[in-house]
Amino acid sequence: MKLAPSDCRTVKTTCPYCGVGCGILARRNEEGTVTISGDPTHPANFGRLCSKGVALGETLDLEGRLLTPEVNGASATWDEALSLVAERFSAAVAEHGPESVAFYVSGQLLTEDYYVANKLMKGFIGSANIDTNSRLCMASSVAGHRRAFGSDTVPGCYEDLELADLIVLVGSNLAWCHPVLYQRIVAAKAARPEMKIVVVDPRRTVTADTADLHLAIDPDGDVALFCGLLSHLKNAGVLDEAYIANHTEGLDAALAAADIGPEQVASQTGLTLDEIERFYSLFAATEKTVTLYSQGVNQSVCGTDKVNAIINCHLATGRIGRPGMGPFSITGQPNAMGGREAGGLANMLACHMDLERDDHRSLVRDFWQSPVIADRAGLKAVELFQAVADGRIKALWIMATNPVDSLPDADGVQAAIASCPFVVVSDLLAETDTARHAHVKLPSTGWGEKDGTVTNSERRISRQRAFLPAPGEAKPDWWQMGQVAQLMGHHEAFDYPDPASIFREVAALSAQDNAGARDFDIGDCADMTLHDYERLEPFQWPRPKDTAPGDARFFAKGGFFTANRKARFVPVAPAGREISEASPQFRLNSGRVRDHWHTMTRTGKSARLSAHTAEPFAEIHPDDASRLGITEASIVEVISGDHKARLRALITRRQKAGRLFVPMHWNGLFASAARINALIPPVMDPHSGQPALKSGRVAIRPFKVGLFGFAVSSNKPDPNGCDYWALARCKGGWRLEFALTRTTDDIDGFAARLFREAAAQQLETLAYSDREKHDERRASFDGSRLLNALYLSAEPVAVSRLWAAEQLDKGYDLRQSRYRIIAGRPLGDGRDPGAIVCSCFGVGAKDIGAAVRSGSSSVDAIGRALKAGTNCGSCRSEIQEIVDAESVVAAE
Ligand SMILES: Nc1nc2c(c(=O)[nH]1)N[C@H]1C(S)=C(S)[C@@H](COP(=O)(O)OP(=O)(O)OC[C@H]3O[C@@H](n4cnc5c(=O)[nH]c(N)nc54)[C@H](O)[C@@H]3O)O[C@H]1N2
Ligand SMILES: Nc1nc2c(c(=O)[nH]1)N[C@H]1C(S)=C(S)[C@@H](COP(=O)(O)OP(=O)(O)OC[C@H]3O[C@@H](n4cnc5c(=O)[nH]c(N)nc54)[C@H](O)[C@@H]3O)O[C@H]1N2
Ligand code: SF4
Ligand SMILES: [Mo]
Repeated sequence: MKLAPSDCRTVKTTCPYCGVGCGILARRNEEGTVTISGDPTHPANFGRLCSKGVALGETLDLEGRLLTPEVNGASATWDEALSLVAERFSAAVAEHGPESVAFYVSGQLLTEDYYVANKLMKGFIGSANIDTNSRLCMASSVAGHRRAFGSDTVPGCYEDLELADLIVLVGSNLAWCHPVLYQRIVAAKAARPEMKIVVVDPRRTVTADTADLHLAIDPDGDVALFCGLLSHLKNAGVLDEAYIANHTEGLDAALAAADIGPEQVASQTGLTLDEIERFYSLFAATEKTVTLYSQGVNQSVCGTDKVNAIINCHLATGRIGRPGMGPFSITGQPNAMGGREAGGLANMLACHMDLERDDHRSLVRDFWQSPVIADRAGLKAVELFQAVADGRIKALWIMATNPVDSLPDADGVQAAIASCPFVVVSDLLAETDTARHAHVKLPSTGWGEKDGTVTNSERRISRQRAFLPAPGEAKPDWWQMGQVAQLMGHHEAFDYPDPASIFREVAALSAQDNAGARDFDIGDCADMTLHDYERLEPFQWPRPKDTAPGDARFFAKGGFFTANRKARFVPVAPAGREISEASPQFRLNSGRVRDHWHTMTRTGKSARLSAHTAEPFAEIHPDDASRLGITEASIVEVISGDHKARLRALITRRQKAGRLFVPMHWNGLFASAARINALIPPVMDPHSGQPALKSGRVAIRPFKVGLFGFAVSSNKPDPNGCDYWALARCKGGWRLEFALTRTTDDIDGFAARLFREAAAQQLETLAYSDREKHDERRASFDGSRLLNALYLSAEPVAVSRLWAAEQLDKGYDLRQSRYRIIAGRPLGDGRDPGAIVCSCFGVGAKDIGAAVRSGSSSVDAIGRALKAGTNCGSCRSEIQEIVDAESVVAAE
């Protein structure tokens, strides 16, 4: 069915992935497809998008969507489902008190959703048991900001990254996780090559490849590094005495705590004296310095101390709030900042007000006209699920997050949720590892279908706008919460007709009795009409009423949000080394890959994005691998207590010996045993409650495989019965990696089970077998089209994955050509692009290598020859790597 031309408008919206918050132009086409491009007028990206943003159109199909409410697995009406939710929450509160219920929400909610959830829990149910996945993400930054500034304020702007002469990236893989911001830095450095970049990361990431200095720090050595830096800055005489005297307090205690010399820093960080000296001198000599940090800082037992160790160095040099300088916590999720503004954390109130302050509590309560107001912090994420496990929580509502995969002790969390008397899950999908355990599932509208606002890492509020109709009976999250609140008896306070009315209320509360006393003030939006809200352009807060836009930055002239308006130096001391190098265990680091998002519920739908990394892996150093008998592309077992993960070995010198890196993304629907959080214990930072997700302790051993397999199939294969498997989307269907501990003689029976869906069809099957080598191949054709192909071998299967996957989409009229499938490689004209590097144009490593060898010797030249790297640019560092490697080969 063709769409009417009037439905084919271009809508300005904001990307639903990372905290860069790029502006997007989305256009529905007459055939129903969606065209996505960067919004050239948006100040976050000026038209740029990364590979995930570019591929958004591929994640919007309705496959797997939850389209009606469900109660105990059966479809229900909204009335039935919502009444049950209200009834069960009210009953739990009446019987066991307000602390017996909880909400667990997400930085992927819109500010309006977040605000309603928080208002209901803190003001009307009367408990602060609402926490968010931002606890896993930003809590240490929030705690560090509040300790130093008295408020959770990000002082700087993105522009500072372009104006800086030195950028220090600490625990941030910016090239993959915030690609557009990274591209802005790369462009600034190209224009001003004297700009320096230092990367502090135990792994040699793609981000580290382009740095002037990579400090491969020992895990959690950051506090020692920045304490040593503070001492160095003092000794080098570069402290800003005037700023310190006028705007701060507590420097002496901080200096006393940080009193360590370079030798101690070296022993606590594993860095050489030369590396430390280079970094310290550069920092001391460069006024325009931005220190940008992310999960390598936050997700740690000493995350908050890391944040304050960094902030101390900026306060001491007065490098804060001025162009090109400042500490910069880069946020992960699209609305991590908005969630903090709405008060989504269990220890915050709405609009950056404090739960501990009587005056703030009564202000909010009066404003809400609420019957109660929570007066003590609620349970933080990890504790919250512990309370679910031990039966204290009787009713739980999970919204826009997948804790069964993303929290530490993930199997414990799964068991806790399964044992909870009443669980509600609001999600886009019918089946997630979490939704499986819900008594009530509520279908939410997703990106492109919902309206509201998000705040990016530089405090810029932008609109997300709907451009698609809500599918089935899906409804916005704010509506669901508002309805339940009304059914619980709070009609007037939750009678919101639209998101604009909620946004106005946020704005009004932010301005209430404020007059500069609090950082977050968007009072200018309090009287906004629906029409204004529709047209709202991206803006940075603060935006108080009747005041001309002021400085976009905070704290250049002090004005902190503490009682005496001075910043506090926080005395932090390095904790010393906790593990001996002789430990038989590996330190388990975890994080992200370029083209997947979190638990893959959205990016897993895109063939283009899945091509970059199609399988979960463990990065391991070559020395460790050879010591343990782990060979390239074999399967390894990573073990912690009773928990095991099975992953593909990726042997690389990017990793140091004694350490592993495993991506966080693979959930139970895409791989047999790759939920890495099942192996990570629920150890937390004592100040922020943020779990130390980058520091598991594991053993690793080879997984004995009898038969390795690879398959492509137009229908989803059924890998049940395989001892290891990982599924990924590909153009035209699915690709499957698998392994069996034992060989099998009944290959055809195995194939029939694997391709169950195709088994009923009349197919023509070609076969090849070499019994001795256990080399078996099958390819089945439906008419002229390849329906599935199966490759088995005693060794890891050496078949070009991408080429095989591409064949699903092609016609095979000539019988001869069908044997190519069995051969597993292109013949003659067939091209094998190698592992995909550029997702936008599907260009692989082999293509790029070949182009370098025929004379394209720079990233730009590769772009001219193959288009690779010329769209979103996310892969430019990887292209550079191939260019460098080929150039070395050429020189040898
Ligand atoms: N492609 C992609 N992009 C994303 C996301 C995604 O899922 N996929 N998620 C978004 C979200 S929510 C977030 S929070 C951000 C996260 O963005 P990042 O924080 O940049 O990403 P991570 O890969 O989690 O971790 C960053 C680095 O910390 C390093 N690290 C580990 N331990 C230490 C340590 O002790 N010290 C130091 N200095 N470094 C250490 C790791 O080796 C890793 O390279 O990304 C956002 N962007
Ligand atoms: N080991 C390890 N674990 C980690 C991390 C790590 O680095 N290492 N990082 C942590 C961090 S920083 C983060 S942010 C978390 C992320 O972890 P999660 O938040 O658990 O991951 P997502 O896959 O983003 O889950 C979002 C869910 O919400 C659904 N959804 C999407 N849009 C909407 C919507 O509009 N409404 C509703 N109701 N649902 C929606 C999706 O289908 C999906 O099921 O993971 C954390 N876990
Ligand atoms: S950098 Fe990429 S993922 Fe992040 S907001 Fe921009 S387009 Fe989206
Ligand atoms: Mo995050």
